[in-house]
Amino acid sequence: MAGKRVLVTGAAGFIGSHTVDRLVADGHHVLGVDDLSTGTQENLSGILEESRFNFEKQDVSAPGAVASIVERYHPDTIIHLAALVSVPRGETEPGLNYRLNVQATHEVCEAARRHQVPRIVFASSAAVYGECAELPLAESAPTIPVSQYGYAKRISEQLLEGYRASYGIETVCFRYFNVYGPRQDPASPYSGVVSIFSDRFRVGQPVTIYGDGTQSRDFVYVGDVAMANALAATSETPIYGTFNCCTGESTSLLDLIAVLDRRFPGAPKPEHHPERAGDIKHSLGDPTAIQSALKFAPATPFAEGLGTLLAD
Ligand code: UD2
Repeated sequence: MAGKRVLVTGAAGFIGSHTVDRLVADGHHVLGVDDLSTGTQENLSGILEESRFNFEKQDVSAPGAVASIVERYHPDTIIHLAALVSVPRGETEPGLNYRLNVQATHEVCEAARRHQVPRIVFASSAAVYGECAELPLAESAPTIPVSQYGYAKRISEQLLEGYRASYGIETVCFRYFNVYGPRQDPASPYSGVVSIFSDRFRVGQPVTIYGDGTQSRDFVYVGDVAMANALAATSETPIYGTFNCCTGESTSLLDLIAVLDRRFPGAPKPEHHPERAGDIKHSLGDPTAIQSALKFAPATPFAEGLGTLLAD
C-alpha cells in the first residue's frame, strides 16, 4: 500500500502528536498544523527530523487558512483534531468555543469541498451524550449535551454529516471517551484524572478525590485513539459515520488508586473533597460499531496503558 498524504490539525496536541507518530511509523506522509496555543513543539520532538513529516504553525479557524494549506498540500484525508479542549473555558468564553470548535470545522469542511479532499476524520467527544443515563452508551443514544463544548462537538458532527450528504465527502466522527497516556499535561487544571493522579503519586503528594471514588469512566489509551485515527484516515475501503472511541471497560477512581498504590507503596493517603459540581457518576461506551467498521477497537488494558504512562 502506497503511503497516503494526511493533513492533521492540532498536530502538536496530546492526541494529535500520537496520531502523527502512528501515521509516520506506518509509512504515510503527514503535514501537521497547529497554532501552538495548547499544543507544544516538544510533543513533536521525536518526529521533527522525519522527512515524511512537515509542520506549519497556523490557526485553522482563520478564514481560508486551511483551504490555502489544502490547495498546496493535496491531502488524501484531513484529520481535524484542533479544538478548544477546555470545557470550563467553553462556558466562560462561548465565542471562543464557537470559533475553535464550530467555525474551524466549517473551515475544514469547506477546504475539503473546494479542493476535493475525499475524507475527513473528526475528533468528537462523549460530551455529546451529556445527561444520557443508559449505559453503556451506543451511538444511537440521545445526545443531550450539558456544555457549550458538548453542543459545539455535536454541531460539528452535524456539519460534517451535511458535507457527506451534499458533497459525498466521507466523514468519520469519533466520540472519544476519557483519553489518557503520555503527553497529557498534568499541570493543567483541566487535565484528566489519570494524568493528575499519576503525577501526584510519582512525586509523593496526596491526590484529591471528589466524592467517594466510586465514580467510573471508560479510559481509552491514547495509542489506541491514534491507531483508530490512522486506520480511519488511511483505510482503502470507504468509511463514514459516527463511532464511539472507547473500550467498553469501566474503571473507578478507587481501581485507579489501587493500581497506583501497588506501584508506589507508602504513598500518602488520598484526600476526600465533596463531589465536583456538574460531575457525572458513571460513563461507559459501547465499542461495537467502531470494532465492526475498523476491525479495531481500543483494547489496551488499563493497567498496561497506565504502566506505559508511568514509565514515560
Ligand atoms: C471529561 C472531560 C471534560 C468533559 C466531560 C464530559 C477531561 C479531562 N475532562 O470529564 O472536559 O468533556 O468528560 O463528560 O477529559 N477527579 C478527582 N480528582 C481530580 C480530578 C478528577 O476526583 O484531581 C474526578 C472527577 O471529579 C470525576 C473523575 O475524576 O469524577 C473524572 O474526572 P476527569 O476530569 O478526568 O473526567 P470527566 O469524565 O469528569
